[in-house]
Amino acid sequence: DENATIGDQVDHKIIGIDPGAGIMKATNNVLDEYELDDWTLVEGSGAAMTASLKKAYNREEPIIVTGWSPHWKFSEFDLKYLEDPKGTFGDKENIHSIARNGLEEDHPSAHKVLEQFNWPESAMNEVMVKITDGEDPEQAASEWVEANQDMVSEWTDGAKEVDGDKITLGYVAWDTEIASTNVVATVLTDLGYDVTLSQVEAGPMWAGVAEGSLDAHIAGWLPLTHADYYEKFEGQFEDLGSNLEGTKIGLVVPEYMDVKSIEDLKE
Ligand code: PBE
Repeated sequence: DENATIGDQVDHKIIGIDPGAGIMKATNNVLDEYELDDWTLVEGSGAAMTASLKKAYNREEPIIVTGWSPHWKFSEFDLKYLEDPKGTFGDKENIHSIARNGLEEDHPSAHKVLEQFNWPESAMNEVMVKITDGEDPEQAASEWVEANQDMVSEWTDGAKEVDGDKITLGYVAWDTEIASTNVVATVLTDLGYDVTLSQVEAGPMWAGVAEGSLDAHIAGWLPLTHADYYEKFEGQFEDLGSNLEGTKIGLVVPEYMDVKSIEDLKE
């Protein structure tokens, strides 16, 4: 029904992702601040969210999802962010690399790579798109690394080769982090490290680095999205600075939907 409110069209549901994601907390704050009391944020996963989006999009049905950039969904579908006049989702952010305390002493080469790792959104997108097109993440990452040795050599500058030292990287199964973590794992493997990737939820990822069971993660969305985790574990990790600049989170809908702003969800 075209005259139905946006809320009625989507059954007052926002399709979310895994409950530990910062964007879930941010969206709950949005529901509070915009007084969207009769709305529900549905928990799921990044993969379930993109599957729902794809299904709705192919049928031109209304849908609202928690979304972030960079992300391959923007190259695959015509989408828009809902305006956020209260600024609850915050401004542009950066993704930070986060190491356990003591990593520099124990694994100076890996530490150096993590510290120097930095790439533009366009590069991350290339890897994400390969994976979305069905390539195995490890394969997509190694192809990208092979084709981008100029950039990779800036990350490995000054890092010595090692002989099978073990490194464990934590990551959450968000498309952005699947891409970045596999790329860094490839680079470390090429340097001689024996790299283990440990897929966890967001809380355990930050806690693992703080406790030292994970050597590092490269998935710290700051200053806002992961502010809680950052504050909770402050002092128990080393912030190696940003590896990608200008990310964004928000509510995302298909272009064909007649809605502009989060304010419009109130009607
Ligand atoms: N994300 C992608 C994460 C950070 C990376 C936006 C889904 C989050 O909300 O915590």
